[in-house]
Parts: sequence; structure tokens; C-alpha cells
Amino acid sequence: MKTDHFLAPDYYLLDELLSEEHRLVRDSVRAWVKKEVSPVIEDACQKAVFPKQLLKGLAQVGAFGPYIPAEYGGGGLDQIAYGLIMQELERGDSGIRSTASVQSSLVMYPIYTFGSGEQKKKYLPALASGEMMGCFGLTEPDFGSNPAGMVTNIKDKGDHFLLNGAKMWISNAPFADIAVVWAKDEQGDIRGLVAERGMKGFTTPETHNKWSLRASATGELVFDNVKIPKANVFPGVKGLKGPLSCLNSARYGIAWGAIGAAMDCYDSALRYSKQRVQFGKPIAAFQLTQKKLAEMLTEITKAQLLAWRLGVMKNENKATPAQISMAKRNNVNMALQIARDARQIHGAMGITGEYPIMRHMMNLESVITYEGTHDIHLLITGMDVTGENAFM
Ligand code: TGC
Ligand code: FAD
Repeated sequence: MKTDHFLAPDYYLLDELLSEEHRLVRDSVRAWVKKEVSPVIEDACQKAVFPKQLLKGLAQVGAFGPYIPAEYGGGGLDQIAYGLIMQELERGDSGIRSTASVQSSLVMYPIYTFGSGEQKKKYLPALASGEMMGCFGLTEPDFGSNPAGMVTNIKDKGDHFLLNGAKMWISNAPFADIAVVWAKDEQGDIRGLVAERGMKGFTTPETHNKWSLRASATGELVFDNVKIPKANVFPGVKGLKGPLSCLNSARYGIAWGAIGAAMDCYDSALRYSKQRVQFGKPIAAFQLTQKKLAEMLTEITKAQLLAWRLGVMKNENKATPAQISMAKRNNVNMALQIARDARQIHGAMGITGEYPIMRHMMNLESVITYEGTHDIHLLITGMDVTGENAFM
């Protein structure tokens, strides 16, 4: 079994900006990833299976609902702690971070923010303990970047709604116990509801043949006249701002998570460059290798500062959706470029499962697409700075 030698870069002494609690949380998740994720992740990806045995541990390290109040089973932590958890999980694998960010930001967050008292009591503690797993259905086959066009719908039948439609590309769908689903009501308003596995007419076919996020289970949500009790509909929100506010939280987590993947690639490339000898010296001695490594560390450091500052603003309820878009876009792109350069430093070895590089690189191709594509986030920033809406 391979040993995980990961050492996190901290060139600008960012640890000094963290509280003792932040460091404690970060270090415990880092240790858990080394012990439980690193030994199994390569094999899980090669075989394209979700390592379900990690769910219990994810719950134990507090990865499910870190910022949800303790009275609902959450960690009661702040946004920086949440970000650090996402960073460490994605250092292990983007798919593992995906599972945790969906559960926390796309399932627990909407139930906590928009749900009734009964919904919170029924679902949140079970989701925090990992006894219940959730998924989030927004994207449809014909509506990805433009979720406002969704055709999944609910019709009022007196004591229940009838749900029809289909969602696609849904992380955790194949094994989730519940799905937070966004659908249009008869007035055309987007409503959020909880569909439960076992409801008649609700199926979750798995999506196969992915080259990316292979250790994450992806599937569809298919609704064929599913009876949804009225008690399962969120009373607290109507309109696209409902699902988009969940995305703010998940995108924020991804801005941190991507740093984890980048750090892993950089760390592996640095170690490899000192060991690999060509032309009689370590490849680390060549200027072109140094350029790659120096630029990687510069970009990681800038991304760390962006994420940390965004976390501070999020703790103060000051972070805007456009600021979150900027960080998600920059940090995921940064990680993808670093993965590509790290792959070059590893030469042919970089394409093998001996090193984590190719796995991170392929995963990041999903991360740069989901939660808003690279270009959609650019247009969100563009709209924010110009006041002109390029989506209309
Ligand atoms: P627009 O007319 O601009 O806005 C509609 C309403 O929403 C409000 N709003 C927001 N509210 C909260 N947070 C945000 N980020 C918001 N952005 C907009 C807005 O104020 C308005 O409110 P109101 O009260 O006036 O009704 O909407 P639009 O239809 O023009 O769309 C804008 C656009 C393109 C930016 C948006 O649709 C978008 O972000 N598209 C990208 C879709 C996306 O990110 N999908 C992600 C699916 S989930 C996923 O990928 C999970 S991956 C999970 C994993 O494995 O980690
Ligand atoms: P499209 O919207 O068809 O975009 C295709 C291309 O056109 C992109 O390059 C895009 O940037 C560009 N484009 C679109 N509109 C514009 C425009 N106005 N201007 C310029 N360019 C534009 N969704 C969920 O709801 N829940 C999940 O759990 C979930 N998990 C996912 C897991 C994986 C592995 C993947 C790959 C996706 C997941 N998604 C999930 C879906 C994801 O959010 C969408 O793939 C994403 O929003 C993009 O939608 P699309 O794939 O339909 O691309």
C-alpha cells in the first residue's frame, strides 16, 4: 500500500490567520484523509465505484453540515472551518468533497434555511450523522446553465402534489435516501421539495462511463407521477433564488476545495522533481521545472488568500454571489492548470495511478463545469462590474 507523504504548502504563513479551532478541524480532517481516503481512492477511481465505506468517517470528522447549528446535529462551526474541511477532502479527491458539499450545502442548507420546523427535525440530525444521505436536483437534460427554463413540475392535488419530470447529472443520486428537488408549480414559480427514496414512481438510474469524478456516484432523478405530501414542500422560498442561494454555499466550498487538489498536485510534483534525475541532475535543478513549481506555488498562495478573505466576508454575511463566483472560477481554473503542469513534471509517470495527478486533473474537468461553468461565472462577474446582463 502506498504511503501518503503529503505536506501542505503555506508560503505566506496563512496558518497565522487561522484560529486554534480552525487548525484543529483542518488537521483532523487531513489526518483522516491520509488514513482512510488515500489508501483506497486510486482503486475506487480505477474501478469507478463510490467508496461507500467512507460515509461513516465523513460524518465523524464533521464533514456533513459543519456550519449547521449543533441543535440540528451540525458542527456549529464558521465558514472558514467549512472551507478548510472542503480543502482537505478535495486534497484526497474531488468526488469525496462532492459528496460532502452536496450533503452540507445543497441538502442540509436548504432544509435548514427554507424548511419547516418538522422538516428540520426530521431530516437534519439524520443527515449530519450520515445515517441519511441526500442529493440535489436542479439540472435537467435540456436546462443546465439555464435552470430557470426547467420543465420538472408539481401539480396541486389537494392533500399532495404530483411531481413529474427528470433531473440529470445528480451527484449522490444512486444511493441517496432523499433528494432536494426544484420544480415549477402551476403558477410557474420554482419550488423546493424533498422526495424520498421508495416513493412510488421515483427512480435514480446511475450514469456510467465517466472519465471524471469516477469515485463519485452520479445519476438521474426520474419522477413519474410521484405523490409528494404537502409537508415535504419548503414553505420558506419561491423562485430561482432558492436553488441559487444553495449554490452560493457550495461554490464557496469548491473555491476552498480546489486549493486542496492543487496542493496535492504541487506537493507531488515538488517531491518527484527532487527525486527524478535526468542529464545527471534532479529535474528540480532545471530552470523550466523551477518556473513551473514557482508559478504553481504563487497561484496556490493567491487562491488561499482569496478563499480566506471570502470566508471572513462570509462569516460577516458580506460575501456577494458575484464575489463567490470569482473565487470558484479562479480557484478551480488555477487547480486545473496546476494539475496539467504537475503532470508534465511527472513525465510518463504522471499518467499512471502511482501519482494522484491525472485523477485530480480529470476530476477538475467536472469541477470547472458543475456549480456553474467557468464561462457562466465570468459572465456573472461581467454583469456585476458592468451592470449589463449577458444572459438575456
Ligand atoms: P436571474 O434573473 O439573474 O435571477 C433570478 C433570481 O435569483 C436571484 N439570484 C440569486 N440569489 C441567490 N444567489 C445567487 N447566486 C443568485 N443569482 C441570482 C436573483 O436576484 C433573482 O431574484 P428575484 O428575487 O429577482 O427573483 O436568473 P437567470 O435565470 O438570468 O440566471 C442567472 C444565472 C445564469 C447566473 C444562473 O442561472 C446560474 O447560476 N446558472 C448556473 C447553473 C448552475 O450553477 N447549476 C448548478 C447545478 S447544481 C450542481 O452543479 C451541483 S454539483 C455538486 C457537487 O458534486 O459538488
Ligand atoms: P450547458 O449549459 O449546455 O453549457 C454548455 C457550454 O455552453 C458550456 O461551456 C457553457 O459555459 C456554455 N454556455 C451556456 N450558456 C452560455 C451563455 N449564456 N454564454 C456563454 N456560454 C454559455 N447538477 C445538479 O443539479 N446537481 C448535481 O448534484 C450535479 N452534479 C454534477 C456532477 C457532475 C459530475 C457533473 C459533470 C455535473 C453535475 N451537475 C449537477 C450538473 C452541472 O451543474 C451542469 O453540468 C452545469 O451547470 C452545466 O450545464 P450543462 O452541462 O447542461 O452545460
